[in-house]
Amino acid sequence: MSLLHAGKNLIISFMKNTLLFCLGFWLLTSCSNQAREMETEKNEVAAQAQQFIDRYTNQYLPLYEASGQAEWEANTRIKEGDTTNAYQVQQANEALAEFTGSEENINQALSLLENEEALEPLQIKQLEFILYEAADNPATVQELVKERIKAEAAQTELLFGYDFTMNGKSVSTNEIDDILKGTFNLDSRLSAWTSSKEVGKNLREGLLNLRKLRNETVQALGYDNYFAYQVSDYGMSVEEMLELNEQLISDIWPLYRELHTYARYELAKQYQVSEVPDMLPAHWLPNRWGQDWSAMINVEGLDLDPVLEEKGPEWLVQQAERFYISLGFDSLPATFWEKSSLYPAPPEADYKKNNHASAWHMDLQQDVRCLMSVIPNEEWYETTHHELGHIYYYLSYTNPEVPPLLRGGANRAFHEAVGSMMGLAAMQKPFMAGLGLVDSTAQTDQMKMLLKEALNYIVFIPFSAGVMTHYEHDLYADSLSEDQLNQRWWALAEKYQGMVPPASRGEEYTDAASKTHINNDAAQYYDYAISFALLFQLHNHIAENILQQDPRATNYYGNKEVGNFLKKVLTPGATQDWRELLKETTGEELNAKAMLAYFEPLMEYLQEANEGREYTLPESI
Ligand code: X8Z
Ligand code: ZN
Repeated sequence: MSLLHAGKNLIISFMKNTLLFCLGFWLLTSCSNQAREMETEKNEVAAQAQQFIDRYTNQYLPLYEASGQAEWEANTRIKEGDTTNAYQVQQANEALAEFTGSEENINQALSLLENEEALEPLQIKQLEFILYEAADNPATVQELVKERIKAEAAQTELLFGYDFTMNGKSVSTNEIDDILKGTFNLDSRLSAWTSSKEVGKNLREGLLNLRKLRNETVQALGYDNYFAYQVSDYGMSVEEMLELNEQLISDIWPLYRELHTYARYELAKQYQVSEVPDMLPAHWLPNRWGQDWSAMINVEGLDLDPVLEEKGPEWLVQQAERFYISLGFDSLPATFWEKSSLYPAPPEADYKKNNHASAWHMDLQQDVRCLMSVIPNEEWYETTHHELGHIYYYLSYTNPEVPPLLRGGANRAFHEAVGSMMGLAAMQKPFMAGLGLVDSTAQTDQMKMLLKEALNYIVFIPFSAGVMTHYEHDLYADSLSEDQLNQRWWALAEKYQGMVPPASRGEEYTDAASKTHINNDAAQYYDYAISFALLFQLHNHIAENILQQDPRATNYYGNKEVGNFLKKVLTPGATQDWRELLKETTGEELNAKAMLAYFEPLMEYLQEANEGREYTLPESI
């Protein structure tokens, strides 16, 4: 090969290589230009989304707070004939609704979500939140929304402004509850129970109106009905939600059937009724709705009522706070104590207050409050722990990692589970002994204690997952006929709870409406059923993996590791998918196994106690 030839070849190969290189370079730069352009476009979309979210948040926060303030007044100071509260609530809620349901907000959120792949997961969640809020108040049906807001305020006032009476004298719901928990005299019980249901009559019309208004507002944004709207918050269909609730009921049914049989026979004995009824008469049970029968049992050596009576109501709330602090949570902000409404309105007060416990996150920052009517008894001891669970959840997800729009529970059931779990823990013997509430050396009947707990936690499931969930489903999603409002309530109570009214209750009554949530927390009572399964999963994890204690006899007090675990559950708020969070923290999916395992020893005990007794509930449901 000549030099020239070789040189030529070299030149050609050089040129070829250069060409290839250039082509490659061109391709590469043009690709990376394209990628850069795409990236820029993506960043722009994300920046636009962030701008919109920030603007929305800034406008949302003061409106949300104003609505909370007005609602707070309306629930803590109910004065007959005074229309100021209703007016303020209406004004504030209309302003909030006008903003959250505005077409501009809806369109912006929808159009940003069209480019979902360009958005951060937290941005998607916030935009979804904006749309969820909008569906409750769409501007396209503004008149309807206004009407609903007015009807809701009126219903609250009717429910909590109601003057319960017995023998012509006013009584508080705490007094009615005391009779149902403590009196053996069936006439007094009947009178207290009957009195507690009178309020429903006044609420029928409002409830029917609210059903219509609630359904029509969410239908304007494409939901089938209000029940479907509320369920969608879990990322589930109505069918899936009903199935989950049905599963919970069938899981606990064999135990419930034993408890039902036990209660029929034991209560008949207690009331000296010779013929044991097939179904439990509602006024025999120690709760207005038959949702918690635990007061039937007094465990010697573990009776909290007399101890609490001595301590006084303030102690109950302070003690619940101490428990949370002992786990490593901060003390409550001073404003909690200044602004909460913790105790019953004095009898001479010229106002009434909402007597059902609740916890409020007023500004999505540090203004947290409880509305309670605490008296020093076991039920309120548990409730204070429940409510402070909400409060500590609020405070935990109020952190820079959680944008204000995602300051909510992983789902609503998580929010309910936390404090209920703390309530369960605060009633276990080692915990109470540690606090000096009971004598640690006293011999106590642990099986009886377990029975008492089952009469709370297990008994609640047929009521929550069965009666309440089906009733609200039928009301909102199944056009329950106006002339069957009471009949359906009692048909469900008989089927799921095995409970009947003391005497036939016609359609002149609306007994379902005597339950707070039916009026002002509509179509979400399954939250509580799910929360009970969840709380046992969390509790079981704490007992077995952190404390290495028997789940039925734990003492979390002062354990920072338990606190850290809880913080891991609470701190992300709604930034994380609830299924993921549950899996990550407990390694499990939602199920009732932990709850069943907890009560497992009771089955044999009850079967023995019920030997020879007639069972009147079917074997399966
Ligand atoms: O409503 C409540 C709480 C307030 S979120 C006191 N609970 C349900 C009820 O009372 O019906 C707690 C468990 C069930
Ligand atoms: Zn709650």
